[in-house]
Amino acid sequence: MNKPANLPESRLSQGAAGRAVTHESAHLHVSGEATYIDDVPELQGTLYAALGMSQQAHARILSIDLSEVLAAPGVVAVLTAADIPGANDCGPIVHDDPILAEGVVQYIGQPIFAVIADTYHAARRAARLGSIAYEALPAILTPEQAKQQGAFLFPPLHLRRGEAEQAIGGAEHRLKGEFSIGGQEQFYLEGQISYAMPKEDNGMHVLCSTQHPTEMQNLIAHCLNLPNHQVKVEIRRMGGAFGGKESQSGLFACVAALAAARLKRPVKVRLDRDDDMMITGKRHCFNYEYEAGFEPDGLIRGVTVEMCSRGGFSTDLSGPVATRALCHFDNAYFLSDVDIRSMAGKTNTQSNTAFRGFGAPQGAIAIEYIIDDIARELGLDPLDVRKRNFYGKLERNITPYGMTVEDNVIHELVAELEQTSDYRARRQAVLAFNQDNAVLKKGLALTPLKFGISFNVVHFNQAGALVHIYTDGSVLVNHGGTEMGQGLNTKIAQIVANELGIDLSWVRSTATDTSKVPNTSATAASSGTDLNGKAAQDAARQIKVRLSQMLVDRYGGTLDDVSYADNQACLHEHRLSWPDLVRTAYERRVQLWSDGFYATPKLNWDRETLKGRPFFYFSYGAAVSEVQIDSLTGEWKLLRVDVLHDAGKSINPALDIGQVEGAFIQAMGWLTTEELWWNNAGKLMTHAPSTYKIPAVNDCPDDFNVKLFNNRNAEDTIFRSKAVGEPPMLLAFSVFFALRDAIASVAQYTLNPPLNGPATSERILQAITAIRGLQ
Ligand code: MTE
Ligand code: LUZ
Ligand code: MOS
Repeated sequence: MNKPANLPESRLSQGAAGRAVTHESAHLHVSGEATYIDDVPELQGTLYAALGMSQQAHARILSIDLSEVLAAPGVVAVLTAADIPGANDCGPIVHDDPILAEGVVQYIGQPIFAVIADTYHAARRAARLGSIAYEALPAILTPEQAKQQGAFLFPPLHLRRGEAEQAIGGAEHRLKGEFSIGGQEQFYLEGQISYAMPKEDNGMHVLCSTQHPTEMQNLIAHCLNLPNHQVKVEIRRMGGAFGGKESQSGLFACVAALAAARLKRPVKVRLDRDDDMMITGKRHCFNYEYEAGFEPDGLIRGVTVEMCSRGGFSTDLSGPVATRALCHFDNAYFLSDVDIRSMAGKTNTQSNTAFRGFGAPQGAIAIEYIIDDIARELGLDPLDVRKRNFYGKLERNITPYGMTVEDNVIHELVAELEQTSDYRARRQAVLAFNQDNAVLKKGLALTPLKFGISFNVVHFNQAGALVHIYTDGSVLVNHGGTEMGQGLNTKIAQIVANELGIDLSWVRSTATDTSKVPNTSATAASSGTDLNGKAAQDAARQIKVRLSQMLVDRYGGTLDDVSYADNQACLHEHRLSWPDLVRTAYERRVQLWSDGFYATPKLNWDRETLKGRPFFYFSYGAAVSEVQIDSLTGEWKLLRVDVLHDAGKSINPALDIGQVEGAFIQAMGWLTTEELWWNNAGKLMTHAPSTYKIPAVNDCPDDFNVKLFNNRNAEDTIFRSKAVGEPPMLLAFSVFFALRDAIASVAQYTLNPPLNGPATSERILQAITAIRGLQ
């Protein structure tokens, strides 16, 4: 094998697509050598910005006195909305998101001014000295209040098929209820950060921890009144993002760029954790009201649901989130007669945004809750009610929004998991345990998932890439996607290596850069590999065609006769090693680099009627969780988890299993311990890890069995793989419903426990108390 110089042996020969290769930066992550933005050596003269924030949830700004701020030690400048030369706006879709508040403030934490100082701490200290006079305005603090007052961020979405009310009325059984599920802080380990460096002739170079460099470029250009070609945004990697850096990195990128342009000096904005949590939006919490009609065997005849989220003060991505919630209410179930309303309340709180799953977990948990209710009402095992309602393969296979489910594997997948997890025997064991134990109670649940893949805004489903082959045979790939820990760059390198028939060690992915691949979409909707992988493959294929033509010109035959494998190109009996091939091509003046492009086929979506094919395909999965609760304290433990998840024909099983495990634990945190709490004035009081509890190592189950389902994508995706970033979030429903099952045992499974998310120990105890009282 030919190996490029200076590569450690351990990174060689790991093969290309389909193999469990380690993350391209793993050795840097573990040694601390991976460069995040705050690790980049600072330029001489760098200044630091901190933000002065609103102390009122909703108020008119009467006056702003910043004299003390300006007089504070180390302060170089203070900027307000009046200092923005272009648009005071960082809204991704609707332009209702000021960079710095102007005239009114709309939540506690909203940035009003930026202090620029010569040290990070000087800026932060001075930011507290602003004196702002307010005239209080009425504030809406909860989605319930917003709904009551008809304060919505956009007209409520309404999707209807068949005659839900009639079907409910005609069914043998009926039930009705309401519940709520909380929001969630993204809690990326690397907080929001941007480092802006002014360049000659009004240029601006910004290092920004963002999932969406192109959006950052657009926003910076707008606020500085510059054409896009003057602004370059770059990101090598993020220390986590989880949707929180899809749109909401914008405010900080704009502040850094504004200050840098104004002062002609490099400016860094790095948020402190508390400020980050006070300023930025989170996952939308949802309230649900529902009604269902069903038959004695659990078959759902009709269902209506109204879902209202906490949108926050501005639109941000609440519209697409509400749409995705609406398109995931069905989860894995065929609902013949259904009426779904999805809306976002305008509240005087942080503007909620993307968070892994993007509304799908919030939509799907509603039908799971309803099915859980139905099962208990009928005295059936919830798994049997779930199976009774699964989408069929050839009939009962059209979603409420009119898309045919063509790739359904939920029956096989759940059957396999039911068997490998020993579900039925463990159900019996749990029942027996609960009969024998008065205080400790066990619960068990198996929940399925189906998740639609593609941005539900059709034109976002495109991507570009550049592949460069240098004369020594080494390959550099650049694409529009961003690396946030998910392993995108590893997969893209594998794809290019696989396509060129060379070892992975020949290929390297580089930082995302708006001056290389332009007009990119956010790395979001789990589609990073699907989109950028296909674009990179397209680029590699174009180069291969040129190389093949060169060989055909020399040796005869057709392009199809040329093959690329094992670091060689073969045409009949002729073999050229990769370096020889590349050198020959260069000498013959064959272009050794190419761009590539991809647009997802088959998509159509009518935003008015909410009908069409918003998704290219679906991913599937299921999980079984077993918990034990202490019915006197509400404390609980996750005893065992079994997961079977569909990643299609996995490009990298190690990374995919990592994504499944990570999503499971992250969603378990959402549903159990992570509680956002605002006081009566609308101030978020849980703005640090001291009061906001994310899962830790000890919260992982000792017995955690995660397997990938043996499958290949029915659609022509990159090497028949499936997106894996977000779908496994829904697997943690099994924890929530196992807890509800354990609680229900206290009343011999005759009552539906009123359990809201997050199911904290306190809430578990409340639910137990409630059903004990009803018995
Ligand atoms: N994994 C890590 N380690 N860190 C992250 O920030 N974000 C998730 C998911 N997995 C995230 C992650 C989210 S919200 C999405 S949309 C996808 O990764 C995006 O990357 P992909 O499209 O390449 O899967
Ligand atoms: N739609 C979607 C979106 O399905 N996922 C996303 O992350 C997204 N982001 C912005 C706009 N639409
Ligand atoms: Mo992920 S919520 O689509 O960034």
